[in-house]
Formats: sequence, C-alpha cells, structure tokens
Amino acid sequence: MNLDSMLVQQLKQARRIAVLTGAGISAESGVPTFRDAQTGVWANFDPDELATPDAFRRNPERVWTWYQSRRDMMSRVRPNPGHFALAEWEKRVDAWSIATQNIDGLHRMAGSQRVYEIHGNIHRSKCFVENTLVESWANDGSVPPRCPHCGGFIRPDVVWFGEILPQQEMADAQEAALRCDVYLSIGTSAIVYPAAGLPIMAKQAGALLIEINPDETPLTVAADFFLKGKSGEVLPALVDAVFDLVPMDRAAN
Ligand code: BJW
Repeated sequence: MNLDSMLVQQLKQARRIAVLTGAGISAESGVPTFRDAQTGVWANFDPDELATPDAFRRNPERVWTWYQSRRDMMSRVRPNPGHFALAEWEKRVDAWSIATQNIDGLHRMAGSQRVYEIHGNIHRSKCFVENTLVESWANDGSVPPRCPHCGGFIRPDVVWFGEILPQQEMADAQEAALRCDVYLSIGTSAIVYPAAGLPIMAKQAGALLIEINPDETPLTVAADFFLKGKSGEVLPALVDAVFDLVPMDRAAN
C-alpha cells in the first residue's frame, strides 16, 4: 500500500492519539453497517420503528426480538485485522483512546484497553424504567424480560435516537479529542451527532485529522489525510509503516 511519507513521519512523532470508529471497522468481521444502500441495517429496517424510545414504548416485543437477533449475530463475530492493528498501536504510544460508536465489543475483544463505548454495548441490558444495568432475570417467557427489581421492561444498553449518550464516556472522548496530536476517524459516515462532532473538535484544537474510509464523507473536506480503503487493509499497513514492522512482527506480537 502506498502511504504518504509525510503522513508516516507525522505519525511516528505523535504521542497522543485519539480515534473515533464506526460500523465500517466491523464490516470486515461480518457486522453490517447502517447506511450502505444495499446491505445497511437502515436499508432494511426503519430506525423510527426500532431504534427510538418511542418505538420501544409502542412495540417492546418487536424491538427486543430484533435486538436479540442482532445480539446473537454479534456473539458469533470476531475482530478483524483493523481492530487488531489499533490494539497494537495502543501499546506503542503514550496516550491513546478509542471512542467507538459500535455496540459489538470487538475493540476490547481485539485487546484494546482504553475504549469509550459512546453508543453502548449490545451485550449489556438495562431497565427501561430505572435506567440501571440488569445482569440477570427470570426466564419466565416474558418478551421483553422484566426487571427483577421494579418489574419494568428490560431493554438493550444501546443509545437510541433522541437519547443522551453515556455522560462519562462522552466526556472522556471529548477530552481525548481536545488533547490529542492526531485524530483518526475510521469507518464512520460521520453524520450522527454528537459523535460526528468529535473529529471536528480535535481538528479545531490543533490535531492532525486523518480519515480512513472506502468512501468520502462530510468529514473528508476537513481531513488532513484521507486514506481511501478498507480499515482492515489500511490500518495494518499504517502500523507496519509507522513502527517499521514487517507484517510477521505484528502477527507475532
Ligand atoms: C468502511 C468499510 C470498511 C464500509 N472499512 N470503512 C445535530 C444535528 C443533527 C441531528 C442531531 C444533532 N444532534 C443530535 C441529533 C439527532 C441524532 C442524529 O445525529 N441524527 C442524524 C441521523 C442526523 N442524534 C441522536 O439522536 C443522538 N442523541 C443525542 O444527540 O442526544 C441529545 C439530543 C437528544 C434529542 C434532541 C437533541 C439532542 C443519539 C444517536 C444514537 C445513534 N444510535 C445508532 C443505533 C445504535 C444501536 C443499534 O445498533 O441499534 O447508532 S444509529 C447508528 O448510526 C448507530 C451508529 O453508531 C451510528 C453511526 O453510524 P456509523 O457507525 O457511522 O455507520 P454508517 O453505516 O453510517 O457508516 C459506515 C461507514 O463505514 C461508511 O462511511 C462506509 O463507507 C464505511 N465503511 N466498509 C472502513 N471495510
């Protein structure tokens, strides 16, 4: 892969790196993105019917069942070379964090340590009434299951449209954006806010902004470097170039 030597030099000097990831980084693991015209989740399902608090109030059984099938699918997928490259990069810089919009848990599974899950995690559940995490519940056939504490419905611990993002995770993600030398936006269409504001925040605070995506996004005009391609191919090549690795070195670690 042809990588700009100026870019590689700047990345070699970077001490503080912050990352935003979106569905695209998990695409090569087999998790569908949201806005692909053919295979995207929202090409086949209406977010107003499935991914808002009102949708859950209107039809909790449908929403729970839909998330259950996505949870089953996400339980079977594994990290891809893009996730592993980021985990490798984290070990080699002073300050590093990933703010991910993904709910699949694949960054942690790949070994990344500092991960802010700003849209939640599908493998966790919480009470719709009390908004507290629920670890286990009676298997009495109720769909959705009921909170053992208050009897309210249990829902997936993900962030739906119109909902506030988890405050601590978002505050940490914002701080990382404001303090980094380099900000990487990877595999996101950069249209869902407030996540999409993070790369711009970083750029305005003086960071070098790099975008990795097969397609241009609204962020591309602001990026200092746009690396067109799949993250599972671009990221391993980038890590190899920045740390003078041959692919075997990375695989061996
Ligand atoms: C590859 C690849 C490969 C493919 N390698 N790349 C300001 C302005 C306008 C609107 C708003 C605003 N502030 C708030 C809003 C409303 C709303 C919003 O942003 N709407 C937009 C659609 C306009 N935001 C919210 O409601 C948020 N809450 C909020 O702001 O609260 C405060 C508030 C409340 C009320 C009023 C005002 C303020 C919450 C947003 C929650 C988003 N939830 C979802 C669902 C999560 C659960 C689930 O999975 O079911 O999160 S929606 C969906 O979109 C999911 C994603 O995390 C999110 C972002 O999508 P992502 O990851 O970018 O995926 P795609 O598919 O869009 O893009 C994939 C990219 O990958 C593409 O570019 C491909 O090219 C690329 N790609 N293969 C690398 N191999």
